[in-house]
Amino acid sequence: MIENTQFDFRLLEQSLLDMGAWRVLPADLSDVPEDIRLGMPRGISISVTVDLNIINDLAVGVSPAYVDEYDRLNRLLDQLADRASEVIISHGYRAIPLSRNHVKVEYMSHSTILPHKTVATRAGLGWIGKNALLVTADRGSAIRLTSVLTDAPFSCAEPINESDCGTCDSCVRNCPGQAPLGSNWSVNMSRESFFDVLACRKTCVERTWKTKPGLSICGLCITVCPWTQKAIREAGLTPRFPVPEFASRGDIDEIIALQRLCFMREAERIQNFSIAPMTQTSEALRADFENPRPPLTLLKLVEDRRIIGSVRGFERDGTLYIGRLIVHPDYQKRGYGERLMTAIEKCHAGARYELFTGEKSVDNRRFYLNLGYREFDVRESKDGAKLIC
Ligand code: B12
Ligand code: SF4
Ligand code: SF4
Repeated sequence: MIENTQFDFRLLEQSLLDMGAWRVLPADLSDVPEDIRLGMPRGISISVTVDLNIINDLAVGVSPAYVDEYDRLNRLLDQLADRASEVIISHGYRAIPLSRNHVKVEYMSHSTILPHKTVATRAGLGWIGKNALLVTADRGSAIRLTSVLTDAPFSCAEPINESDCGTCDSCVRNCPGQAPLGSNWSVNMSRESFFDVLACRKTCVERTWKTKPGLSICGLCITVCPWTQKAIREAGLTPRFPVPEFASRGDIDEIIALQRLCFMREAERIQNFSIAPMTQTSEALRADFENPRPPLTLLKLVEDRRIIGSVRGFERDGTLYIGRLIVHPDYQKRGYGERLMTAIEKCHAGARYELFTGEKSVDNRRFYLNLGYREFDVRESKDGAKLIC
């Protein structure tokens, strides 16, 4: 990719890879205004990878491990940029590392004069996603960046000027702050035309508050991006998003509406629309939820900022009675039912687990058998239907 006579880019690249860089790419900055690039014609985009285990766990929230990784990578990035500049200067060229102490962040507009992402697109590393982050085909957005400006002579890769997000809008649907607005980026678009930076910053602060007050990190849009998910799978990890959570009182109306939707097919099949899951009211579930004896464990699964799955259960005399496992029809066949079952079992580890399903619900019976449940009884419900326990 690089051909030069006076400056050996490959040697520099190798020394930075040895220090822990992921990609070291030359960038032609000629289409960036000259004052912004401080008169330097070229740049170097240096990236490091973020641990995919930690990125996968962002589905749960910002962890202390992510905060530590964030600090570690920031230090590494500064060292890499400083080292690259020293090497270039030692060859007689000019170099300015865009490490943290050389870059002023304008806190009103949340911007710098020359963002690392600009240098990275010029270096052909990736495109700006709807999440306003640099997205790469190999690691999604699970990378961090730094840059060096220089006049050292080396040839550069093709820049990337268009988004490759296509019709995907996973970050748009899942950002808790609704910061990505939905348009695809192209090179001359302002950040504000497709991204609400203040909404993002506010949500970042909220999501970091309990872990590290004062920091604003979040990164859920990194985790939900299919390019990152692909990297997570290729690393042999099981994607964690979406993660079952405890439901609260305010979720009950939504869970009851989802329950009716999910049991509609069963009601139609048996031509009985009075089955308990179809007639249960929010008030009845709220009463169960608030009744401390025995306490109800009510779990929910949230994707696209709405509840798309739920399960509940209560424990009595060492047995957890599990019921109303539901997954929105549009989200089925993704392993979400199993994820909810595993979660509720973990909430009551050590208990015996019991549930029932309709005798004619062949798919459900197969599903529970596959999870390790054994059929041990046939009972009759109030409306005469046969239930397998
Ligand atoms: C200010 C800032 C923030 C602000 C604003 C975020 C933003 N998107 O601008 C806040 C506090 C909200 C924030 C949050 C986060 N940040 Co931040 N942040 C920065 C910082 C310091 C400056 C960014 C900046 O100047 N923005 C100004 C706007 C105008 O530019 P931009 O959006 O960066 O990019 C535009 C240009 O690059 C332009 N462009 C692209 N190619 C070209 C080519 C040409 C010729 C031209 C003219 C323009 C152009 O297109 C983009 C969109 O318009 C950078 C570090 C740095 N020095 O670059 C990190 C940085 C962007 N943040 C980063 C990260 C990881 C995060 C968080 C995930 C927090 C975290 N660490 O967990 C969240 C994610 C938010 C999000 N979805 O964007 C990483 C991004 C890595 C990546 N894969 O892209 C960076 C690069 C830090 C780093 N060293 O790695 N951040
Ligand atoms: S960092 Fe969090 S708040 Fe900001 S865009 Fe990504 S998901 Fe939304
Ligand atoms: S989640 Fe989809 S839309 Fe968002 S950055 Fe990734 S590919 Fe683009």
